[in-house]
Amino acid sequence: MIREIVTYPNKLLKTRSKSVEQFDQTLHTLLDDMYETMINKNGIGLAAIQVAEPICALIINLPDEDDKQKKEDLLELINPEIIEMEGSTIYKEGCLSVPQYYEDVQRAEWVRVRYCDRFGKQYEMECDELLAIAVQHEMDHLKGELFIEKLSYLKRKKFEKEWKKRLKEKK
Ligand code: QAP
Ligand code: CO
Repeated sequence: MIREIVTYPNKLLKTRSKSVEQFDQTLHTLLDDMYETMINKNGIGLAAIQVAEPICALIINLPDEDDKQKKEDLLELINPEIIEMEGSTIYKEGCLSVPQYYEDVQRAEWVRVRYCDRFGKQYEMECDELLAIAVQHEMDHLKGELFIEKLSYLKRKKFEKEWKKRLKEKK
């Protein structure tokens, strides 16, 4: 089922998500719905809070070399923790909760993340390139943070101005 995406400036997006304790059907249904919702909106990553569920669950589905987004490449990260990070990189990010807005954000270039799959089995994964950025972006959602909060003061001002104008025009 496609769920509604919570968009800025909804306060829900500031929620600190809670750890998942039950790896049950409710979680599996949520993850399936998140995937359907993300694909429907042409996204590559989604955190549970973006569909109003304040739990530490996120999905990432990056396109491959042929620019194909394959379901077999879907990553589901439950209770993720970054246990190592290195380097620095800048990428023009977007977010389904901040539609039609993209801006450069600085993040670690490489991260090692520990997480559980939907059954509660624990894994570790090393991430670089776009995956490292996506993991950090989605994990920020679990802390109640959006990428626009990482912008410089001036870029943030510019964003607020643009967004207010947009809301007024009811776009
Ligand atoms: C997070 O972002 C991310 O504004 C996922 O109109 C960001 O899926 C991962 C989207 C940067 C890696 C690098 C945004 C779709 C999708 C929009 C998304 C829009 C339609 C964003
Ligand atoms: Co986002």
